Amino acid sequence: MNNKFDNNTSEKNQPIWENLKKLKKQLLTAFSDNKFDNETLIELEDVLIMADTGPKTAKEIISNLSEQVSEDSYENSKSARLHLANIINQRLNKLCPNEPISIKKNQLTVFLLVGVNGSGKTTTIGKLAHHFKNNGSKVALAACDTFRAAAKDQLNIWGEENGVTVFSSECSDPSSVAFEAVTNSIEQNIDILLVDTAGRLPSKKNLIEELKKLNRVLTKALSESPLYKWIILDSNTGQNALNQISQFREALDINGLILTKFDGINKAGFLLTLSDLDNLPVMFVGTGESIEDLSVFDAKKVGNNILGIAD
Ligand SMILES: Nc1nc2c(ncn2[C@@H]2O[C@H](COP(=O)(O)OP(=O)(O)OP(=O)(O)O)[C@@H](O)[C@H]2O)c(=O)[nH]1
Ligand SMILES: [Mg+2]
Repeated sequence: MNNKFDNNTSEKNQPIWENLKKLKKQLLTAFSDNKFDNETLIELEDVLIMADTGPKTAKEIISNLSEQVSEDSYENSKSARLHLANIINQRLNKLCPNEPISIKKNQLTVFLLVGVNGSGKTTTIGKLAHHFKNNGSKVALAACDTFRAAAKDQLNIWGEENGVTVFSSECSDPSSVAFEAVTNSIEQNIDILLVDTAGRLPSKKNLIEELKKLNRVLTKALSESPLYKWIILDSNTGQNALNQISQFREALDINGLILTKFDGINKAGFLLTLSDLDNLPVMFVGTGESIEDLSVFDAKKVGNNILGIAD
């Protein structure tokens, strides 16, 4: 995996951090006076809201901060900054997975990727195939986006680039394609099957019903084998993401999130809002369009680039 997150030496060349630093600059401006008072709190709340933190989360962060920096003993801005950095880091830590992905040899593990149109599902499948193959797993892909004519071709290109099998069919029912892919994967001793799905708005009832069916069929076909259900979300979705996620969750017990297009993230405050959701760890982050542009979510690094403890 191309660890853009870990590689300190090339940090200068990492536009992903430049984008996060917009928020950092604004937060630091709010702290620029040496005093820290009620006005600073109001200014900070405004900065957070403008960075797409969402009014509820911004309010929570600010009241948390004001509790820690008690009113009659307002400390200097440096120590208040440390408090805020800690609050931000705690929220980002909540986004990290509690346990690693469990991949067993000689047992099929399936990953079902869902999300709205263009969020980056197919590209992420290409990157995940590369990642898991590099870790020694035998990987295959299932072309369950039967909606868009070119979807199969797009997945085939990722299959070729990774040198892995792509299971597809002329059948237009994604559940049948998925069932066949699982059967074939078990026969061929595949370790990991990555299931691509059509982009859909969660408000489209029939498409959500289709997803529920796909989930039912996969769950039955796999019996005891692990089935990961991840939502793929563009990092620039903003507050609308919360609706999207909760609507997808009504259909499917989603247990992970991949944030794509993190290289172009505009408003980092959105990440702080995500931490209000329960049991939705960020499994990976997409940092570009090529096969290696996938990283694990490094909460500390992200936190430091929003408001570094050492600033
Ligand atoms: N910069 C950047 N671009 C990305 C990333 N992930 C995906 N993309 C781009 O986003 C666009 C859409 O990606 P797809 O993988 O086709 O998205 P999708 O969710 O499969 O789209 P549908 O199947 O139409 O719903 C493509 O141009 C990708 O190259 C990322 O992490 N960073
Ligand atoms: Mg796609």
